Amino acid sequence: MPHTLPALPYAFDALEPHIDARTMEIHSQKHHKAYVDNLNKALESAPDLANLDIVTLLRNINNVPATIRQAVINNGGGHHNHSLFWEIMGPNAGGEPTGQIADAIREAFGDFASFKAKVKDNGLTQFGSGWSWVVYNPTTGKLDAIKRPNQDSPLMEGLIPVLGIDVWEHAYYLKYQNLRASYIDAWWNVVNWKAVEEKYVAAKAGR
Ligand code: MN3
Repeated sequence: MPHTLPALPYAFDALEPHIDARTMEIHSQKHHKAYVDNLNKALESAPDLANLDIVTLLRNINNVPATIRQAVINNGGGHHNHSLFWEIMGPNAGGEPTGQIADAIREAFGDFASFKAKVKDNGLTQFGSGWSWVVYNPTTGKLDAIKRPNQDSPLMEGLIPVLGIDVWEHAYYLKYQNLRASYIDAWWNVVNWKAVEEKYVAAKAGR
């Protein structure tokens, strides 16, 4: 089994009251686990791809045989997206970013309030399931805010995700029901800017 479910770097209840413990438990132990299991299953028929790391696999999605490509997009994307999601959240987090990520946000969006508004709008206007992403674009050398449906990874487009808000209902329905906007507003209290900055610095350095 080449791909494995990562351990959460904090307890299920660590993001309370913004994200409830039951949601974190089901989201990580059931939803994310299913993506990992189904990715491994899809790759059983492609042993030459089974040993690739998830980033390489998604960046080269066109090399995946057509018969399993959609399964890899859905489940490989699901695996990478959620691994990133757990990493860029944390307890005692939120607030305003500092350092290189703050500079990059200012350069691309003008100010922090405009940035937050754009990321929220992308999350609200993603019809159905998907993600609101902040990506590093190696072509422009800048950050961008985009939305993508389902588990479609920005890596498939040559973009490098540094922040993502899962707007699938499974991410918020237990606590927020249909109120996606309230969930997104609360989500800013759990964003781990240090982790986002590390991803940005690595992306910029081509790592
Ligand atoms: Mn999810």
